[in-house]
Amino acid sequence: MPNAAHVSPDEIRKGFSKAMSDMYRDEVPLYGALMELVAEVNARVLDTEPSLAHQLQRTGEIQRLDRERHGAIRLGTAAELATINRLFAVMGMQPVGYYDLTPAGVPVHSTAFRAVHEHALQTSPFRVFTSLLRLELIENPELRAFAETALAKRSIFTPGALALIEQAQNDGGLDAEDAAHFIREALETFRWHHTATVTAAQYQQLSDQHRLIADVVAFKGPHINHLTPRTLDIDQVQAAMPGKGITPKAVIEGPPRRQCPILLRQTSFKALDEAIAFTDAQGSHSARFGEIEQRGVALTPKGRALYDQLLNAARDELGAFPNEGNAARYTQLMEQHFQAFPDNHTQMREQGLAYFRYFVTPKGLAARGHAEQPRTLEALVAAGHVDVEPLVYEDFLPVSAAGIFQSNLGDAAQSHYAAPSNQAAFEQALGRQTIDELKLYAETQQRSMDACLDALLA
Ligand code: OOG
Ligand code: NI
Repeated sequence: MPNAAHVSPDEIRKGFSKAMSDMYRDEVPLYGALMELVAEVNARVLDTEPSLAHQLQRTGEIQRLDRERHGAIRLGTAAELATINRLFAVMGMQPVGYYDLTPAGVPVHSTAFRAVHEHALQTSPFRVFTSLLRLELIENPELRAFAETALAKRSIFTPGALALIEQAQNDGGLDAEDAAHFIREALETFRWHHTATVTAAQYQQLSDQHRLIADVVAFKGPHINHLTPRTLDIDQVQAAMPGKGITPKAVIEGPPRRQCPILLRQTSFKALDEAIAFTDAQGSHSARFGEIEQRGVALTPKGRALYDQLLNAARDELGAFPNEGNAARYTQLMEQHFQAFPDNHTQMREQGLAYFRYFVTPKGLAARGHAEQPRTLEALVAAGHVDVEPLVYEDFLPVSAAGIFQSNLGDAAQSHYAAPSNQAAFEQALGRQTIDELKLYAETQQRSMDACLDALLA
């Protein structure tokens, strides 16, 4: 049972996210430069767009903005996924969503570990996009057997981390000292290794099958491969990157630029090759990259269907994978197709395209108990007694994620897999079901509606 001496899982996650960021900054100097650029742009945007600043103040996002990060790891076995699920649970993170990337030529399926309640997200919105390699997609049976053997031999968690996971599960939590110890031990799983567990030739064979397979199988652990800050204006950061010696990918993934951002826009830049000692020779490997993202309103199933439809239409018309050569045309096609998506919050709300949060206004509080106080939520909104703000999207997008994977693996890594998606196998490996993200947004929206009615009409 949890007891008073236990640190809240949200505080452990906050501490872990900070420790991860410090480790990554030490390991990847460009990350520090990117963080500075994002902080500059965010400060400028808040200065020049008072209405956005007001909105973020209302929702509380302004306080979490500068510690908002997501990372990504790639795992090799079902057992690794099951244990990472238990490790993240100690920090109040649960698997949300199922993403199948095989249709896009990346042999993994994934989930995102994150906090699920708006209060917990407020303390720390740290998320980790976690992929599991689909070894069954390695066609060559000897190579598949080799990969399986190599993965079976490794242990990606420290004995200390395993013991503390067990203890947290049995006792219902960790006290402050154990929590600090847990953070140190858990961090080891995500560390970069300069040595590989295979020979240079074995690495090459794995890499020839797919660069991602080599990245998972040839190393001791699932190094964190990027850590992404949240910007309030991704186009400004993208434009300023070359001035800081950073070359971004040609195309920003996700929806086009809009007045009212929806879902998620992302861009990334390639990391340099890093020296690796194979068991028999020196060589190099590149896995770690940089990424930034801009988050917008979460869409309802209806809004998401419209997003997918417009994105697919633009891509079909482009007739190719977006790249440097067709980037300008892609942007133009996206803007053109997305004209069909209303670009103001009132219309999005009226048409049921997005989720929102409802907040009592001072005017509403002042009118409390008066005979003329409106009696329904819609009437309260119309009278200015309740304000409506967009509910931010906390998740990922499969087409965007595939684009990020591809641009960092190189176009040559594009493969074609006919395998069907397999959520059941993923969840079996995970040891539980993934949570439907749409349900979480609907619940947060409903809680905010109920709170307004309680405060004004109860
Ligand atoms: C994960 C790529 C996906 C995102 O933000 O969509 C991702 C990976 O490369 O392991 O991080
Ligand atoms: Ni990412």
